[in-house]
Amino acid sequence: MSEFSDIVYELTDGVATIALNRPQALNALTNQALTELAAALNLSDADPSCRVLILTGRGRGFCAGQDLKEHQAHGGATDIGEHVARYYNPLVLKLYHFPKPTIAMVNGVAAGAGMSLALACDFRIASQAARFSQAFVKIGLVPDSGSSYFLPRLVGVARALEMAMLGDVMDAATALQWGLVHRLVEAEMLEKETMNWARRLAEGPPLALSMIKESIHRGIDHNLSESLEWEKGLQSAAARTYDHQEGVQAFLNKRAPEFRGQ
Ligand code: LHQ
Repeated sequence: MSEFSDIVYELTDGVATIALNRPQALNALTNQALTELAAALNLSDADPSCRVLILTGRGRGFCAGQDLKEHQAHGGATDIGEHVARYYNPLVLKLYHFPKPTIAMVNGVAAGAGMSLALACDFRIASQAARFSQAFVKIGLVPDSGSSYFLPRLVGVARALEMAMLGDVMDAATALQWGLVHRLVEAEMLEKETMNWARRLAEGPPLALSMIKESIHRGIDHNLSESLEWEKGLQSAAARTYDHQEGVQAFLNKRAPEFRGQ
């Protein structure tokens, strides 16, 4: 859409794609890009015709994290903690709690806060060109934008510490082996494979998908009794939807369901 310069926002067949669009800097994040990213997330959240969100980058990078040149140009004077709190933390919370499925289509390097954004998505589909780096330590910083939360949950404490303390650039095959990404595909197949996933999710029951995300997120932070109680409440709500009736009727009549998000 034309109102954006540092990202490209597209919506096709219920699938919204936000592409970071500063390829010359491997899509490093300027204040402008961060502001546009937040606006695009609000746009797709508010649009009922959007059922799935894909986050990706144009060019050979996914996202190289904070644009260090812009930060230096501003004298590096702003308190980085305040900068993170103002721009990054709301984005990460928005992505994590996004009420529709989110897919990071990792086309290239994801470093620093760029890797955090990929981790905040529900799914990561990577091309052979994808690379991951907890680059923070290389510049004397610590994981931010949710990496300290997501990384140990995805790969375990030992591997999270290795990535965060060494900051090495990890190749796509290792990322798959460590469980950082869901699928690894040839670069030329990345868009097709990601769209296949997105379309399958877009055909799912939207309210149930949103509640599934909520319950799995809660499950990791709550004990069994609390999780059982939470599941019960969500199941009651899911059972009251049109989509539940439709799913049962479709099963009984041996046809594909047509979910409406009601
Ligand atoms: C970049 C960047 C970049 C600007 C590549 N900025 N131009 C939050 C708040 C405030 C401050 C600090 O931090 C944070 C959180 C963070 O995100 S901290 C982590 C910030 N990111 C990094 O430290 C990563 C820095 N980049 C790299 O280490 C490498 O570029 C990686 C490993 C990502 C890719 O390496 P290569 O594939 O060899 O590419 P390259 O280094 O040649 O980069 C290509 C161009 O992109 C180059 O520009 P140039 O004009 O020289 O061709 C880079 O300067 C530019 N670029 N990352 N973060």
